[in-house]
Amino acid sequence: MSQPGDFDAVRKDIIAVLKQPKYDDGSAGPVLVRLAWHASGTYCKETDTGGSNGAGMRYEAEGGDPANAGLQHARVFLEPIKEKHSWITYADLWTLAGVVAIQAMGGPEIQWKPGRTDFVDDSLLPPRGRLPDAAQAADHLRHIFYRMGFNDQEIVALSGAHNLGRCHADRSGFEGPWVNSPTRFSNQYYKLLLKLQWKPKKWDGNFQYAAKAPGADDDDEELMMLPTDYALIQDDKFRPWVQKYAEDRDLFFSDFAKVFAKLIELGVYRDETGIARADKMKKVPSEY
Ligand code: ZEM
Repeated sequence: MSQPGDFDAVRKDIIAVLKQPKYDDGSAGPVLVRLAWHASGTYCKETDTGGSNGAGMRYEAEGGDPANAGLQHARVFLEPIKEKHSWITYADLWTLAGVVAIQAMGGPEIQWKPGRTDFVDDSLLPPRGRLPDAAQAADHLRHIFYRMGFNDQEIVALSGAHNLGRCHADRSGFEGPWVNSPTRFSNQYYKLLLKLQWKPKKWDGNFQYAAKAPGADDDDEELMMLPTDYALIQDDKFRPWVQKYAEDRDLFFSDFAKVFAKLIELGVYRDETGIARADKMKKVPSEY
């Protein structure tokens, strides 16, 4: 137990939970980052609905969305922390875990503010289909991310999160890591996108790109890119940002910190007490 509001105590316990020797590449970090992103990435600017407030993924309608497959692992990793610091809301914990994990994996410090509520009902839950589909291309990325209020530069910066973690065939139908060190935050993803010879992967699974890492031998795992990752170097407006972030790690880190902070604030409005109350949340219009 900790004093309500002692977020430093929660941060410490999140750091302690990151090391998971038997899980994936030894860290819970990447899947925690994905949890923060999927909690937030349902936001729709036009209807002002969705986003991290309400922690709707606790419910089947959102948590059971195939787009969220695998994120139960992230929620299970965090459950002991929620039990110990019962005053924190899930909505705050999930977003805080993302920013703490990014920094602990060598990424930038990201501004995080508390105040999200756990109240949600059916009329507030975002419909399925608001998260991006990796099998698509640049026009789809714009459709999805413009809806949240992001621009082309921000889409490329956010995609740099694919420096972390991996795809799991049993979760998304895609397989493999994007980079060699998937638990260390860096701008390697952009460098590899530009540098390697990406070829369609020869397998029965979903269409994706594959390449051997520089200096890899035959038993080394191949690296991968999703069609949406590859779209970033095919599109005239996205590609210059890939080049900038490949060349300038500091620019990427500072742009990523800004855009991730924006992502986890989408749809979160606080009153004068600092609490983002559910009665400020809008109902999802029936035609959506
Ligand atoms: Zn991801 N992402 N993502 N992403 N993502 C996966 C994994 C991870 C897309 C996508 O379809 C997928 C952002 C954007 C986009 C992370 C963070 C962020 C996987 C693999 C897929 C298929 C899931 C699996 O099989 O476990 C698409 C289409 C995106 C559009 C641009 C943004 C934005 C992110 C954060 C800012 C992370 C950290 C992972 C690795 C998860 C893990 O378990 O290792």
